[in-house]
Amino acid sequence: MRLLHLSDLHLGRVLNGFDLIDDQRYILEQILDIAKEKNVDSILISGDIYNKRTPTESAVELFDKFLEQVSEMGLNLFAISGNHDSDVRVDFGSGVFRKNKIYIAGRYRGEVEKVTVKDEFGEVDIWLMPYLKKAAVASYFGAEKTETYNDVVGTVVKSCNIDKTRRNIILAHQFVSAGEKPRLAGSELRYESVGTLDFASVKWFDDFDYVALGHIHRPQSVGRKTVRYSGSPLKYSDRETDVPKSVPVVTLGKKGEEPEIEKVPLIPRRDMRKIKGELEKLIDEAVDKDDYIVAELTDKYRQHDARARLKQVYPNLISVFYSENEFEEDDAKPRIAANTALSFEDNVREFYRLMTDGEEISDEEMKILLDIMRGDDITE
Ligand SMILES: [Mn+2]
Repeated sequence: MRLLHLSDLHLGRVLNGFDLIDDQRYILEQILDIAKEKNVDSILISGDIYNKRTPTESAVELFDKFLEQVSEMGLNLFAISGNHDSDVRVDFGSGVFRKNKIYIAGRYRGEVEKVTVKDEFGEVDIWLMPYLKKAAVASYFGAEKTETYNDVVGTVVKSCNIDKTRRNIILAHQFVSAGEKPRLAGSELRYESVGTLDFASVKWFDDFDYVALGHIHRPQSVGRKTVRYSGSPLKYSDRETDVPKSVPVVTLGKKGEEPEIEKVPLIPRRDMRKIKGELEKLIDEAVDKDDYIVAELTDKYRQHDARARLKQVYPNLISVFYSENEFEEDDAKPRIAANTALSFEDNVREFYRLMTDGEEISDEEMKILLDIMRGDDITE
């Protein structure tokens, strides 16, 4: 069977004021074209379907349409929630959808759901492990088995109790590492300097034939070729200009045969790229003007109206900065680093004041942030 592996769609994402929904629609169409062209049987989505827990109407509409198209093509679809998704909302309709071969696991309920499908070599078990929150896992397995992030993931993966004589595939939305820190793309982390980043060992996944990971936006394998982050289908931050996007198409053969993986490049409707040089030169030599542009100015002196002038040629200008002194032209967004001497809560309060000209964060908002924080969830 042949699988197309996706993750981190972040439908509804708005980047520096630019609504990316049309770019997302475009890339999903391209993905379906790839699925057709490569004769794919199943699409996997390893979490972060939406950009937030309360997705925009246009994001829901887009995903709805996508499911309809997948279903019309006769494909299987397997999806799990990510840390950005509301597990409950992602679960909506899932009981009904499965009649159309659309299998979605939003909420973790103490067991990892298994779906068995058939191909010419027999049966394949596909495990849908939704994004795991420590508290949810602890309520089923107790505090001892869920002390660290690695324990949480390991405990749940082990509980699958897979039949090793069969072919097994798992979808997961977690940080998984083979020892060294994975290379991030840039849009995963919002509060990099707050808290520590934890990783689960790739060892837990040793007996799976393919591990379809989501959470890290830069495409990469972890430890072996068949444990893989597909990466997000689009660049989702101005730090990702150098991260080309692709989708892995995985051909699963007989048990014991290493699956073949082809990385098919994704070509966005508008690329996000960095340009570097003196302002006048950048304006004179402008090409592909619809692209999302991150401009690095090498002028020695601050240029009058640099941002507005660049925006005239590049309407989708994302950010401007000077390389000499790292001076941010966009002074509405000062560079901020967390003060490690303060608690998370105090850092958040301070940050909120800075961003709102001195307003105080509400208790309700603070509670949401703390909940996220406690769920080991400090990432995008
Ligand atoms: Mn993500």
